[in-house]
Amino acid sequence: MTMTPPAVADVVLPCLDEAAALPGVLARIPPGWRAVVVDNGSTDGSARIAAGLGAHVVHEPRRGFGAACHAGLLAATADLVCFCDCDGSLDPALLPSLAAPVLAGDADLVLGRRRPTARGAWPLHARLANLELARRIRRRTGLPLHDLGPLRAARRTALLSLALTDRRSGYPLEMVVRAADAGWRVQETDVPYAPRLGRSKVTGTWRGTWQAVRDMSPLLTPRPAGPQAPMDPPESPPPASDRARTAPRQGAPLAGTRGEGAR
Ligand SMILES: Nc1nc2c(ncn2[C@@H]2O[C@H](COP(=O)(O)OP(=O)(O)OP(=O)(O)O)[C@@H](O)[C@H]2O)c(=O)[nH]1
Ligand SMILES: [Mg+2]
Repeated sequence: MTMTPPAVADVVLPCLDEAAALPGVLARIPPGWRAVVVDNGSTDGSARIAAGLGAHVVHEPRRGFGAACHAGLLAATADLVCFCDCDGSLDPALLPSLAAPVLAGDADLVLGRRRPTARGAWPLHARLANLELARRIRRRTGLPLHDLGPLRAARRTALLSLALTDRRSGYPLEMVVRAADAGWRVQETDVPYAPRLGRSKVTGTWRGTWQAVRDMSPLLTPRPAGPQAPMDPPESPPPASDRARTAPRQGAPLAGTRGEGAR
């Protein structure tokens, strides 16, 4: 019997009706890396297409971008976990270089800063909302970030130790805020952002963008001053930066958004 070698990394791909984009996205998963497609109740055959193309498919019935991302994280087994949208707007082939600082021990979380490659890749209203969001992230966390991009890389056990609770569009923001509070080294690197394939669900409309910003706002309230609330020790080892400290700076649980609804 031949044993399949363990994947170098797991790439979590949240997927809601992305039949048009899946073949191109999966074709660009780096060799030796595992695609974990989290099907979030698609009705266009996405799960079947992904499985047919060799992806590991996870079914997450609870709607929401965060629900899909977190189900993927829980299903991941590799030391390194990356996240990538499944709509063709981001290139998974860039993940090895994006994740290199994490693998080298120079960063705990790397985020792709989206740089649009074409008119229409990133509608003006979505860019403006993102600019304001980034400004508030900088103010809240002190991290010099310019985008809350969905292409990201970190170690699996470290991500789990953040104990993220948001299951909607606040998930990526909660990840960054908690990482900052825990003293993670967070880096940003430019990545091309192409027009998505298939129908836009969120930021393509004013309404979706407004909803996403509203979902995220509670996560950006100032960090409580004074002594930190005692926390249970993390289930798994914190990232390298925290191991160097005597006690990881983990904040109290953040107010967030939970429940049903699309990103
Ligand atoms: N919107 C949404 N996306 C989900 C959900 N579950 C999984 N996804 C996937 O999450 C990724 C990001 O969602 P997108 O719809 O691309 O969100 P966006 O990039 O902000 O906006 P558009 O590309 O304009 O739709 C895609 O791969 C979706 O298929 C969900 O419940 N809602
Ligand atoms: Mg998209």
